[in-house]
Amino acid sequence: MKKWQDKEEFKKLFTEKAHILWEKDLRDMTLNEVYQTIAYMIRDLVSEDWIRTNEIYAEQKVKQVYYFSIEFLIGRLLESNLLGIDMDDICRQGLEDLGWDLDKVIPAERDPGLGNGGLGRLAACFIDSLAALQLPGHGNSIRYQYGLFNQRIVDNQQVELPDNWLVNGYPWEVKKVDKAVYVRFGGNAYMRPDEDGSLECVHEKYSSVRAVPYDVPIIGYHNNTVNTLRLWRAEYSREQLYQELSLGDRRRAFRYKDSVQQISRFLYPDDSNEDGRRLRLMQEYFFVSAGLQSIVRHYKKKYHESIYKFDRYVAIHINDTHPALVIPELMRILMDEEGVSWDAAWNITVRTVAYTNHTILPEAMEKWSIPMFKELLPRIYLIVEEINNRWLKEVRSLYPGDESRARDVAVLWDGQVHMAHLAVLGSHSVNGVAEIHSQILKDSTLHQFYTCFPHRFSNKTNGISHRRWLIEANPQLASLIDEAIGDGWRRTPSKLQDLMPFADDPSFQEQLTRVKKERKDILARYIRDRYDTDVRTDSIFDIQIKRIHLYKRQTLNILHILHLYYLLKDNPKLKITPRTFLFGGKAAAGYGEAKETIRLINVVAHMVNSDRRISKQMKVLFLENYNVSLGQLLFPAADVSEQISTAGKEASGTGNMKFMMNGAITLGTLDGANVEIHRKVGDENCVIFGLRADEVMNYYIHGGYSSWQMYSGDADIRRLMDALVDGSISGEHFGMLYSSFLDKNDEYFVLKDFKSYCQAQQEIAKRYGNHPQWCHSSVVNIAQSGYFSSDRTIQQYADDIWRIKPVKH
Ligand code: NBY
Repeated sequence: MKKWQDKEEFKKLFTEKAHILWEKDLRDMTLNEVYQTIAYMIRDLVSEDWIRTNEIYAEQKVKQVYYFSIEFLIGRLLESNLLGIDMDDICRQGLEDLGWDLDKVIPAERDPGLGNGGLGRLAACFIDSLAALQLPGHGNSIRYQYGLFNQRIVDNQQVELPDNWLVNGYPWEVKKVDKAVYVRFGGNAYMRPDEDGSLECVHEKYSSVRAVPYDVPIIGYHNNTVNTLRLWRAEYSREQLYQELSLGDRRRAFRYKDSVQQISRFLYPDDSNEDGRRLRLMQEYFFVSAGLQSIVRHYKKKYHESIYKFDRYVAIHINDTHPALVIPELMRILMDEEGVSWDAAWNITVRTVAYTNHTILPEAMEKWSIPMFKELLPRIYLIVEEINNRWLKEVRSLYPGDESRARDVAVLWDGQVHMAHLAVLGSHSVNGVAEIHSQILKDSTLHQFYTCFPHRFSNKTNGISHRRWLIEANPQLASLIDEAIGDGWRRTPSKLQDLMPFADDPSFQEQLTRVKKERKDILARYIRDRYDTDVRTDSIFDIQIKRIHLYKRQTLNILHILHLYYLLKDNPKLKITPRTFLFGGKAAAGYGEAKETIRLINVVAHMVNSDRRISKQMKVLFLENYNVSLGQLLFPAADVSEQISTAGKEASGTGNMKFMMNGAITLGTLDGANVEIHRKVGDENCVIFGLRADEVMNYYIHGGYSSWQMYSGDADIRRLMDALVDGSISGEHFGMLYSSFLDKNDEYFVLKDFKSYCQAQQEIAKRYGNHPQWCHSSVVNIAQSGYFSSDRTIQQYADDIWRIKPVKH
């Protein structure tokens, strides 16, 4: 790896680069220009390694994995890349001499909003770990021109603004025009006999879309590996446009041009009820087909191996079902373009593809209407139909007369394509993202598939990049850990365990308290600057940051806050442990209850904060536009991590791990990875409450829960519910939430778990009052968090699913 020798060399190179890029005096440069200049300098340093990494993979003909995900929520790259190549100090010093502060330059980079939430962020942590472990693995996705909307709060309500993140240019990407491929949509497809009588497919009258890759280097941590995140952009094909024009139909030609440019224009929000999903299906096929074509092309050109050995050299992972069209698309390429038979193609495909499921919520399971699917992807539909026919024939011969079983496993049923069923059928591996979630998949969601293919199922508990979420986000804590146990944990996060002996060390506890205070101060300053509000840093920082969803129960949190407010109102002498409640998260634009939850939080926040007496004991804030960068500010400052989803609903959660790694105490249900966090730290070091998943399940199956009964039997709950609709909360009404709790019988057991949650909050206050005990818990959480590094997760995927090995160089 090339390096800057010292700050003098940095300054010289910076000056040269800046002049070429901006043609102006250094003193006139904007922070954005400074950031971009450093980004291009980093690219200069790594470019040889980037080329070399790919050469070595090809020369040694190693097996490579391609992680297909419709989202990669990578966050800012300047700081993580500087840390990765170990050039942060020299850069900081050089900049200082030139009159800039690196900490002011870093925020000039915009967060690429190429994801909604956990699923997209997981993909980003995974490619970070692949490079850190020197594993040959790359990302494949879409280069959305607009990311997920920017969120503003106006009059207590969420307003969505477009996120035009590319406006000032993106220095990390490299456009590779020579690697463009074409993706076909529409037209007619049918089978006809060829010369020797076997069937061949004809696909005609389709329209072609040009897919152009933009590559982003994924830089390994203190090693020479540079992998690739390949993002595809849709462009119209000139030939296609001229062809349409030559047919004399200008309107049609322009419609073509327009619709093509739409494909990579917007990231879809996490909103299962939206219409106009045709474009989403086009996005899915677009990046799947483009990615696969470029993989097959590269395999043939560089590996010189038979196409029948494809699965020995290539693993393809699909992150949820959005890329599940990989299965029929690989079949198409193998059969139509490589002349492979159906049976051989199916074997290769299944051996190549592996699938991760991220949800069991029935409304979030992807399905497509057959007529739309057929019209848009006629060739792919023929293949899916054949997959389904062969599969159902097998199922019906095994279980004659059992149509309910056929329905449970069909790919095509009731006029719809069931993507999860396609994904399980076409993969050799299916995994959930936390132990409890993987168990639920086997026991219920995919039970019939589990009985057919038990060996395919496994668990891979999620993880997070400890580089971004500890080393980068919390350098103060990172150096404290170095002082105590050395810096070996930075490469080997399981070594965080070595902190265990320090849990009751008074001097370590004192240092940790100082670090936490410093991080709370930093956050308090941000809140002061942005919201003109003071928060007490001696209060408990209790934080819930994640997408707003009914099942995640931000409502439970805010109802408890309202309850505390009433207690303080009713009893002016009451003293509680001072608290700062912080919320952050976006609601899908079309999700009414989620948007109403945001409004409720903001209205309650104003009511609480503007009460002079009560706001001395508690403050509530909704922080706008929660994203990766804001997360890097929030996780380090947290005392309490709110992980309060209805048990059985949150597949894993990953924010829970980010809080834990930064020393916060989990206040949570036994859901997702909370179960494993609880097992690692024990009852003494986290606070668990509420129904268990099996209890929730029992209520669903056998009934027996009535939220109206809770309402009539409990005065506190009655008061809270009434307040939602009687105007007593600042004259505002929350009918949709009231309805979801009472008329719709509280699908997510908010009222049922309310009492238990209040007790858990009291337990938190009690433990916080015992400072040495609290510090002890904080240390144990940090020490046990090494397991939740995505390095561990990726090692398991590499060993058990992909069968790939590190490549040292
Ligand atoms: O994936 C999340 C799970 O809810 C969380 O428990 C888990 O930790 C995380 C990583 O495994 N799922 C998630 O983030 N899903 C989405 O973002 C998403 C995006 C788009 C759509 C559905 C879900 N969609 O239908 O368009």
